[in-house]
Amino acid sequence: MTNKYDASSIKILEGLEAVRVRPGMYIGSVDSRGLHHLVWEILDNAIDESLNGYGKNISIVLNKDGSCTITDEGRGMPIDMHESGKSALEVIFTVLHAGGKFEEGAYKTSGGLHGVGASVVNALSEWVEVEVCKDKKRYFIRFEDGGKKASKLECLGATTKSGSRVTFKPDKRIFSTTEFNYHTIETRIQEQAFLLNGVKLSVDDNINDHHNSFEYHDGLVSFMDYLNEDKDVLHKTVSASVKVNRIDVNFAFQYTDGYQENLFSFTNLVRTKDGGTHEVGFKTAFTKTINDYARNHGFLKDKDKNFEGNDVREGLTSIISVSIPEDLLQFEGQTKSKLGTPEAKTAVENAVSEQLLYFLEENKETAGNIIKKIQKACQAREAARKAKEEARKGKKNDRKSEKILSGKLANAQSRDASKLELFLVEGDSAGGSAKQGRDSKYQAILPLRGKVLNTERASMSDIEKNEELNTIIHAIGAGAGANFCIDDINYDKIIIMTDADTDGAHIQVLLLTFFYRYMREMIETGHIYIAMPPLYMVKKNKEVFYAYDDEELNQIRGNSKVELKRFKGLGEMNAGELWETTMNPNTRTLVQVTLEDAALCERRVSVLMGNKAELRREWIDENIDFTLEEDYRVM
Ligand code: TSJ
Repeated sequence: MTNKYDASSIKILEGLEAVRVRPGMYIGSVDSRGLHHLVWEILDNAIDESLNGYGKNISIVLNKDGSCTITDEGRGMPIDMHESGKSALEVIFTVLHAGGKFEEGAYKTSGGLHGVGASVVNALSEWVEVEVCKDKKRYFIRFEDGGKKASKLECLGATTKSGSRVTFKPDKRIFSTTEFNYHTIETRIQEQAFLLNGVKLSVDDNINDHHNSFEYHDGLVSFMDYLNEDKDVLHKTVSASVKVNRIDVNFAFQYTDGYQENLFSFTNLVRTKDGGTHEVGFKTAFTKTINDYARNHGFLKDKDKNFEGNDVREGLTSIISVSIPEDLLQFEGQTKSKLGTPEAKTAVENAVSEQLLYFLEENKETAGNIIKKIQKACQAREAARKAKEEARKGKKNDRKSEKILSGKLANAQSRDASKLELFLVEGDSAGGSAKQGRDSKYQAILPLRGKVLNTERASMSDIEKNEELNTIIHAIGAGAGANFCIDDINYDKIIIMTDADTDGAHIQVLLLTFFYRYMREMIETGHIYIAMPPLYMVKKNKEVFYAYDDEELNQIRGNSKVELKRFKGLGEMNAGELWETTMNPNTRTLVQVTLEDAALCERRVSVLMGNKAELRREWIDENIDFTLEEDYRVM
């Protein structure tokens, strides 16, 4: 059997087989993140269709059997036959498009490239079913076992609808987890809906019975309300939509009374987390326009220096969403998430300068308040700089900081920062055990006494006055806030080690808030970890086991009679136990802190750590189950 059809179908299987052999090249990873990547690949295609003007409803359903269905109301994917004997639909699902998204040099663009990713999803699924409604007919095709055709493209009858529907069941042999997360999907579609005026996106989780849908008509304003919900703001959101040459610029901004700068940028609906030319244009517009206005209206005198960009953007939340035609699109950086298109800088700069100047001129009182706020930021920065300079001259502060450190920090012997770990330990007694139990060559211990300052509402000078945080900043040695420089960090891993109880969780949250606000790059580059101390020690036939949760405990226990000890805190472990269970790099478990979704994270941090207690209570009510602790009797 050597006819053409067979030969080419073998080649196709080889193509999809490549995806199964190295899934990471195509979807980044095979964990939960990679799993959800399958959803985004399919969803992006449905969104493209609606962006082209076809269909206003897109639905995602998580089915009871673990599969996921995505449906749109567009034109329906093409089903026409090619000379090869294959339908266009089959080609979309079985031919690998050139270049995986995660391969060097390749990236995906929204708009135009229909069906990109569908074959990857097919390759990594137990089965895929596709339904297309088109020209008054309903068509169906099924693939199994990593993309092998399991049915011919059939016509199932007549319909009045039009659209595409794809159902896929992720392959358990590929993914470490195949459970979709409702909240991950909900957050993603809400963020997409903000950027897609008038498109309704819904998610129905039929396993856990969660349902929601999102549709916005003033997307960026709603997005801003969502981001700043719990903050006090200085004015109504300013937003505009401007086309400059061939680039669509949409932006919104709003000053809050806080100290944080928050900038979210998107290119063709995809988040550009590393910024790029559109962000540069935005920042340039703000710095220039505000300085010009301040000079023209007497806020800055001839002798005064200009405000710096950081001062101008203190407390500013902004969103930039640009749409760029494919031929102008350019990305940079390892993950291709930094926009390189030079035209985007000019387009955004022009659009923002014009609207911002107009806003300032039309709202003189607000403009005055904003500039007063910027003046304060500028003064605080100057004062901090002077203090630092004087400290350096006199070396006074250095001795003080050395004293702070020498009392508390047990440093490591090695000077090789790439191998060093800093443990931030709750309480002096656990700190003592950690100091005894550690590998002193590479592990440094900093015990934290008492509560850590909540930095959500603190300014840089509050932080410098706070002993615990100041000690952490000095120990890490790379500054904080605008002065933070990741190249100077003294440790490769910062490991937060607290008791496994609510106080411990609180300390974790306070420390993470601090890192998020003042050393975000540490989180983004994966330097922050949480230690996982065990909850139980189990002695079974004289052998000692440690269990990190109840499920593990029950597994170890089985039906045998065991001796059980519940660790109420780190302090109950001796130095040897602490080393073996929590600190020894060969046996411990660490959780790496990541920033999956910056907008969500931003809201979570401000809702949970900010000053609006009702929002916090609401969130806790909705998300936390308080259960009575089971009381284990020590046998
Ligand atoms: F990912 C995917 F390919 F599996 C997928 C594609 C999944 C889902 C849920 C929807 C889609 C999709 C593709 N929806 N709509 C389309 N549209 C087309 O493929 C299409 C239709 C008509 C024409 C045309 O020129 O007539 C062109 C295209 C690209």
